[in-house]
Amino acid sequence: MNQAVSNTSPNASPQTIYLKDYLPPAFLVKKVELDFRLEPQNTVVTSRLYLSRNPVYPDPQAPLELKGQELKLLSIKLDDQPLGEEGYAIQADTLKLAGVPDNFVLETQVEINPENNTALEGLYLSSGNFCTQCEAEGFRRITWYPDRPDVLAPFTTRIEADKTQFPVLLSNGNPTEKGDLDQGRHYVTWEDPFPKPSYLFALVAGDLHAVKDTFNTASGRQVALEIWVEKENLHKCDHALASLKNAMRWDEATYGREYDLDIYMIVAVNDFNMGAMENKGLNIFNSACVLADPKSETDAAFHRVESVVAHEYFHNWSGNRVTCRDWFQLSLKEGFTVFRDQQFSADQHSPAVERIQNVGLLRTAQFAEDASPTAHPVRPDSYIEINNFYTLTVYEKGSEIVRMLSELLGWDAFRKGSDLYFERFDGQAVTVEDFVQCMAEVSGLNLDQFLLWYSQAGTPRVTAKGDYNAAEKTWTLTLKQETPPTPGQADKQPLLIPIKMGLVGPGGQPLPLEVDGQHLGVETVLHLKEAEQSWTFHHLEDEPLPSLLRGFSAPVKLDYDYSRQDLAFLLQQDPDGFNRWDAGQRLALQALQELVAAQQEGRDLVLDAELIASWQKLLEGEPEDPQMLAELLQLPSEAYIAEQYDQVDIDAIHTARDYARKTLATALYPDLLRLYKAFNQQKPWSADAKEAAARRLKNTCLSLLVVTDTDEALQLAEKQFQHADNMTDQQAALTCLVHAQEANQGEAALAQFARQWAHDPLVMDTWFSIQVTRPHPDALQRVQALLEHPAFSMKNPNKIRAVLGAFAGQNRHNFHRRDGAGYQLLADAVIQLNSLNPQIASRLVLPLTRFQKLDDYRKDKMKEQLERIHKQDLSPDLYEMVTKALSA
Ligand code: B3K
Ligand code: ZN
Repeated sequence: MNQAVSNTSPNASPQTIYLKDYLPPAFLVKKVELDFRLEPQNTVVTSRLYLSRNPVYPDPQAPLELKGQELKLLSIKLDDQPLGEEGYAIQADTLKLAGVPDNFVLETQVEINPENNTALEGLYLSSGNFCTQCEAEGFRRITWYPDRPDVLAPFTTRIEADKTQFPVLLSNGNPTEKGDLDQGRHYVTWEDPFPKPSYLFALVAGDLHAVKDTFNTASGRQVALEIWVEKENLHKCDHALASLKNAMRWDEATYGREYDLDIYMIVAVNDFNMGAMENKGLNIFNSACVLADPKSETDAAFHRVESVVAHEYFHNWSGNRVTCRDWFQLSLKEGFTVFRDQQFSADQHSPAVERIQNVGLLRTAQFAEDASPTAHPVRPDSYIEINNFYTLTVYEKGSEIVRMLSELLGWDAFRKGSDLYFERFDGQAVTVEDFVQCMAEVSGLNLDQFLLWYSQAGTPRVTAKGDYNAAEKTWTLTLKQETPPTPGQADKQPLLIPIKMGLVGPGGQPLPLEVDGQHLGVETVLHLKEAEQSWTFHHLEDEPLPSLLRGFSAPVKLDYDYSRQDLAFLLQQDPDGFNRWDAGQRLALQALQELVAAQQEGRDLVLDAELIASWQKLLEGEPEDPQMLAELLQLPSEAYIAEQYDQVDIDAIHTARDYARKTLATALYPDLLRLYKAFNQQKPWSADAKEAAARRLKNTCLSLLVVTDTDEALQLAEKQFQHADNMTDQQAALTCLVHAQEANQGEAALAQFARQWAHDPLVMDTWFSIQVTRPHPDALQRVQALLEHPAFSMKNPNKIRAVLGAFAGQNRHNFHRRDGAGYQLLADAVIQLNSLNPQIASRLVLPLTRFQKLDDYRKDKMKEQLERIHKQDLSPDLYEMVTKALSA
């Protein structure tokens, strides 16, 4: 009997892992048998691993090495022979067995404490139910194992627990046996025939209830679908279930991918570090990404549920059937799966609006990451803590890379490449090269240069210039590309960048494109490969207006010297929906930057008349596409405005945007009011896309109307708040009241809302966020007060995101208060979370690592807080982020 508890504590000197050091595993696992005796404080896990030497491993004498964390080892047996302490060695998180046979069975028994597990990694309790999170390296907190994605094995899992407390016992695969035991206990055995890496293991046990349905696959198999939730949430499952069925059908039709097991389960838990997890046959979801009811969830939440359900489902092929060789390849599954879920959403809704929203996130948050001390390639070269690399770069930029491949190849060839990839690598753990190679093979394209997108960090800047030759009737486009240096990568190579484009004539008509005698239709994809390259378009009677980077065909910053008139014209006329919106954003940015400059130079603020006139035009008559109009009526966020500068003037940006919104709202008041009334149909809620679009436009108008502070507008908001039959309208109205200058009605509405929704933790998250994002100067005090609120908990990631995440991310000028109190507040929370939940701490610290563009005063204040965090005994997660930031 051995009582050793494997390495746990934060932090024995953190080790850096390098991609270049990759070696295949020394041992393979042919089969895993797990047995869980579940108890909140002392669960006993017995594991039998059927091991064999990997013939391709270079050293045929290599010892077996297993990973483990926070495990109390009770016993260890090799081929059923107990091993004494001399038979193995445990150092930090590694258990080593030397001189083992080529084939053997290793049995270990360990004790773990799920109740104490506040990191929410491994096996833990959420609202009294057992659940697991194993990606990336959580399985080692459950049992000793070669916990790496290139070790795949079939799992058999027997779960035993108290029957009254834990009537439902779930794991991956199909249930094969169940029965009652003595002392009120019971058990269920699950078998997963598909070999999988340990990160896809899952277990759930608790007092849960299911909404059930079935799905018939294209080949005629019937799959049982089950969504498991706490009883009070049973009425919130319909939308997730419908989304799942849509996603299953879509993947069959679009990618020819069918589901493989007989059962597909989703479980909702309240305490979860991220959105959801694609465990084989048993997805575990943050309740915020699965529960949806119109009374308590907004249209945006419905959309999120649909897309996350689809994303996790799509992983069954892109991630589970074909997985990653090592964690450096994370984007192989995440980038591809994000691309697939974006395609799915585009097919369910408006493709242009979907694209606008995805690009909005990429351009504000991913571009900022790419310009920060934590910038990294889509496939990083090294890491200390892999959980730090579940980033916008790996996910969103990774998805853009796959999208570019689909643009370069065209859909038919791309689909062939995807088929080849799934067929060739089914059941294997592979690399980014394997994926790109399939795309090269089916298309005949040379994608060697393209691979640089995976290894080169930073956002490329493409500068475009047009030159019209009236005598020759030609127009020459010259594109230059440059990628700025990022930490550890000073020199950058030119990339292969697909630039989708068209030319617009004076009447808005698309012009035929002719280059080198080739007729390219009215839209083409230019392949920019060199640092500088030109194309000459022929037979152009008048100087054309270029519409470049349509649909945002590459994740780059594109500069072209458009005049305000050009932008106003493109905003109305560009045949590409995305580029219409983008022209509007460029026009607004010019106006906002002018307001920032005016403040810095002590001039009066005057909003560009071209912008006001353009918006006026958008509002004329009956809107053709209300959802698109709602997008066009959004000014660039403060974060995106900040992206345009090398040195950011926080307060001037806030004032500029605020002033622009007020001026626009005042100038356009009658039209906004007319539209609000036209779209505020007093009909009962419906999920219909048209109705959702009407709600979005109406609420966009309302939020503009209330910034004018008229009694009329505030009364409209108050009325909507009191009479709304759905959360979209209720929340929009509440936000208007709380964010308005006059706060009186806001306080009463908040109190009423809290009374109405105190029982629903997801709605209370909204209640928190609305308050901490108030633009008022007392926002910070509000945050401090809410941290003490009984509904707030530092142990619940959703609450941390709702209060601290929303404040730091969406209330920029208050977070960046000059006295540094915002930074201090965040640092206090980070320090507290360092020991409670390292993953969440490491996310929360991010805003404190973004000081590069701040003024020196704020920069110092921020660094002071980082230094303070650095002095703590840090988890590897925080250690990596904070040291990177401080050494930038
Ligand atoms: N694969 C998971 C994310 C796991 C995060 C681990 N820190 C969810 C997803 O991307 O689908
Ligand atoms: Zn994913």
